Parts: sequence; C-alpha cells; structure tokens
Amino acid sequence: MTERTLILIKPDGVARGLTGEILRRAEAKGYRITRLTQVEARAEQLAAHYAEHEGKPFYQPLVDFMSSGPLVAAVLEGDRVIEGFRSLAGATEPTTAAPGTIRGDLGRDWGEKVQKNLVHGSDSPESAAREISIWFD
Ligand code: YYY
Ligand code: MG
Repeated sequence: MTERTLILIKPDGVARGLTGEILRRAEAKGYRITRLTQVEARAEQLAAHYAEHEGKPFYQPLVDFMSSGPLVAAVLEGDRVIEGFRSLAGATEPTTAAPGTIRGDLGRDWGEKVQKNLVHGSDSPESAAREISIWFD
C-alpha cells in the first residue's frame, strides 16, 4: 500500500554532512522524496512533534538537541514506507542498532543523555499525517 512518512535528519546528521547519505539510502530502497526542506525548528514545532514524550526525562535534552542546529525535513512516499523507513533507520539507540541501518552504521550515542541518533521517522499513518502537517504547510 502506498504511504507517506515524515522523516527528519536531526542536527547531528546535518552537521556531520550525512544528509546526502541518509537520503541516498531512502532513494536506493525505492522511496520517492516528494517534499524536502532545511529548517531551524521552532519551539512550537518541536513541542507538537514530540508531544507524546512530554514529561519524560529525556524530553528537555531532546528538544534542546533538536534546536541546536538546522535539520532537514522530508516526505517520503512508497509502498509501506512508514515501516520501511523505520527499518532502514534501525533501533533508537545507535550503539545497539543493527549494522546495515542508518543508526547502526553511522550513529553514536556520544555518551550523552539524549540519543543523537541522526533520524526520525513517523511510526504510524496517524503520526505521519500529523507530523507532515507540522513541518510542511
Ligand atoms: O521512534 P524513535 O525515534 O526510535 O524513538 P522514540 O521512543 O519515539 O523517542 C524519540 C526520540 O527521543 C529518540 O529518537 C531519541 C530520544 N530518546 C532519548 O534520547 N532517550 C530515550 N531513552 C528515548 C528516546
Ligand atoms: Mg518515535
């Protein structure tokens, strides 16, 4: 089933020059990039995007990290792309994410409170629709 998902290349990915490598992996899998922009996240965008995590210990470090530099937002389209991009991204923690995944191959925890894990991908059709509207008009 053709779906759309919202991905973010987080500030660590942009700062490390991995935007092209991450988008290359998505395109090589066969997903189409239908929207693409670089943005400095506004506080209200991050509050909406991470509303489900408000109150958790990592919330404020996460929001601070996501505000620390430009990020790249994209919409990917393709067959089962929501699940497929999360599979490409790998598990949340870079140290234990499987080799072959974006986080497993390229990410590092860097010993900090927050996971600098390079990418975000929507986790359901409902999240995708909500998140696309946060980052794109
Ligand atoms: O969907 P995914 O990004 O893999 O993880 P979530 O559980 O939705 O958490 C969102 C975001 O929060 C995660 O990418 C890093 C950060 N985070 C963290 O820094 N420390 C945790 N223990 C859990 C999540
Ligand atoms: Mg998530």
